[in-house]
Amino acid sequence: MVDTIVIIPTYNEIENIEAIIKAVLSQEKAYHILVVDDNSPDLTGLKVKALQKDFEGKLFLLQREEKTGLGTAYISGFKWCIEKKYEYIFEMDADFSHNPNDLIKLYNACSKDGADLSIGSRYIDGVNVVNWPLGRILLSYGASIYVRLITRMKIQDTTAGFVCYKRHVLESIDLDAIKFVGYAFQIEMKFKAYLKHFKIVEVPVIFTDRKQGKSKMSGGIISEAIFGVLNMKFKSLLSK
Ligand SMILES: Nc1nc2c(ncn2[C@@H]2O[C@H](COP(=O)(O)OP(=O)(O)O)[C@@H](O)[C@H]2O)c(=O)[nH]1
Ligand SMILES: [Mg+2]
Repeated sequence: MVDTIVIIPTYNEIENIEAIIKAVLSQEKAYHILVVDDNSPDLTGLKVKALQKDFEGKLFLLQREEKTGLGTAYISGFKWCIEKKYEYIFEMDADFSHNPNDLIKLYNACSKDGADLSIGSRYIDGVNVVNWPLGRILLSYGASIYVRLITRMKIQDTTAGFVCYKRHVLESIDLDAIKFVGYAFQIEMKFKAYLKHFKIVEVPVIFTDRKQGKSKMSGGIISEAIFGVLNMKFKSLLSK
């Protein structure tokens, strides 16, 4: 029985989707995949459907009607995986920024080293980001310092999107109460787990900028994060 599943959210990832699915499913360790596609105009979802014939029982697709953000895509994915009782639930981008060969490190941190939540971290020993423009590195690294300062979480890479959750962590969080829709969702999830005193382990990974397709980062996502993090911390203090 395979108890590990990788959730891959997609919006217009036609150049990457087949290769990333094959890269995950050819790992020595067995994983299932759940693609959460937001009705990508480039027909990423249709491509996944076609591939399901080759990977029956291993590749699943949640097709949503429209693009409503990374956070809500993951929440739908989490609910699906909880329902199916997967024990190890991973988050990974479709664009090869997260190396599928590193999945095993995240898995081992949870299965062998007792983590409830493991994070593929870019900022453990310096800055392990390849090919990102300087502005984007500064934004991400600056965000990680800002979030640590405000939230006091002892996590270096609080915005990381390469993560393994043990199911009980996701079950303990009220997923319908998660506020953020953009990348700040990653911060909020870690903060919720941190407040519940789950064991969080960071494993060093190298993050490589996408070679194919386009980034969906936007100004709205950034401002959601800046103000949202302050708001989130404030509310957590009030509810103490
Ligand atoms: N389903 C869904 N996936 C999204 C959405 N926004 C981004 N993604 C996916 O989330 C992952 C990370 O997004 P990406 O554009 O690479 O962000 P960046 O690496 O931070 O520039 C990719 O697999 C995207 O296709 C969205 O609104 N809905
Ligand atoms: Mg990316």
